[in-house]
Amino acid sequence: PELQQVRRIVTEIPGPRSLDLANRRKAALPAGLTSTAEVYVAAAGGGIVVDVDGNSLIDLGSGIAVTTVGNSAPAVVSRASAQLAQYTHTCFLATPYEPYIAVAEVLNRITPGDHEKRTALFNTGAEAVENAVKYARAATGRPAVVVFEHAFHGRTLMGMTLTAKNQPYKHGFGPFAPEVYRAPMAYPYQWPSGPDNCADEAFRQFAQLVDAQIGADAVACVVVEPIQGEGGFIVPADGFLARVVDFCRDRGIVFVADEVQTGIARTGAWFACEHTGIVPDLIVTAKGLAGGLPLAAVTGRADIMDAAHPGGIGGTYAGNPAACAAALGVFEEIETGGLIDRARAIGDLITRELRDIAASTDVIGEIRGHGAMIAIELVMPGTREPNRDAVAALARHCHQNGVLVLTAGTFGNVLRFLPPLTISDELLTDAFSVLRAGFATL
Ligand code: PLZ
Repeated sequence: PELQQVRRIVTEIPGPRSLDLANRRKAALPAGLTSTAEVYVAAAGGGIVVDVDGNSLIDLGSGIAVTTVGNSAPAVVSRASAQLAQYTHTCFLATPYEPYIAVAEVLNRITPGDHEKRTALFNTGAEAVENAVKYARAATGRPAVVVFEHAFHGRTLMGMTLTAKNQPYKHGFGPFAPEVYRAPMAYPYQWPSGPDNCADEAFRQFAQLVDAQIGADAVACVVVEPIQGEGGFIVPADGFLARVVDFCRDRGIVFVADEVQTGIARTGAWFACEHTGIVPDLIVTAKGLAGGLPLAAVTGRADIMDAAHPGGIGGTYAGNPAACAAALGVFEEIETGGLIDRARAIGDLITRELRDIAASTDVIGEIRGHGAMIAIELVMPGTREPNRDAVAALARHCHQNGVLVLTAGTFGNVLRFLPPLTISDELLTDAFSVLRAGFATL
């Protein structure tokens, strides 16, 4: 049954049933696992999450950019259910099946570039990033990986090594994987000498790191998010990524785009790389790919992907058939629902609302992003100093008033908006009226 698309608060948030579950959780789960908003879910669909106390909350997070086509979207549910009824698992390494190939064919077709491509499937974003590094090393015979400040690439050993931020991702979990080097990100708003110098200076520092410090012939790959997600929706300065791509091509370095958060229609294009016209050698997807079922992919140049030896790549669950069927449902929902255009329209609406709010507060430093991936960076008035307290207060206000938002940023001072693309304008407008009231309480 369709959930009524309206925000409705019937208890305190969290309500009594959520609090009961929080108590059970405390006794059964370890402390290292935390949740942004401890409201326990009963149902979700469209732009609404209903909790166990009967509150209807507006979803501006999509389970961290996963339920892009909406929670329990019809084509996802029907295709995954039908698949489950036929067979749940055989292991692609043991006895293969068609849905895996069908997902690979679509990804090969819709990813940037018309070169010959291959796709391998995995379970999570981190696992796919790890495998992109394995492909790059196998293809180049080189060890080093270059990543950027503010990057997030996962929580596995290689994933957290590639990730920039110590707390909470790396603290106490070392030693980390060797041969990982970090360059500054071309982050216009926080660039010390100002946004106009950002692309040039960041590129020069990146090039120096590779040529003078590591040695280009030791670098297997550069891994970068075309818009940094957890780092705070940082859109690299114009021209920066294109220069990095050219530099890599010139030196035989594999350019890997981590589109785990940005990919699959989120930003108003199939992939965020399309906004700058860059064509990655390898592109990593996950999150939105299968509407919430665990599925991830590495898609890229056939010669690079074929460089790993037979049997060198795999995993028990990688490319699970129900997850593959769900991904085919996601592609169907995006195409039949015109959701790429919808992402652009959502971006326009959110940006309009935020500009309007920004006119009456002095803590919004920047509004940035693309499509349905928009954030605000909050600062101390009159400066560019991070204002983490304001973000925490606003997030709390939103949660208590039935709007699910997420935070981000190396300094925790970014509020990000990642609604499902099936959310209505009415819900979005209502959600931003709640946020506006939150600013009035600061
Ligand atoms: N690459 C760009 O955004 C996951 C992290 C949630 P997994 N981002 C959400 C958390 O706190 O762990 C992400 C990403 C980018 C890789 C990943 C990792 O994807 O599916 O969580 O492993």
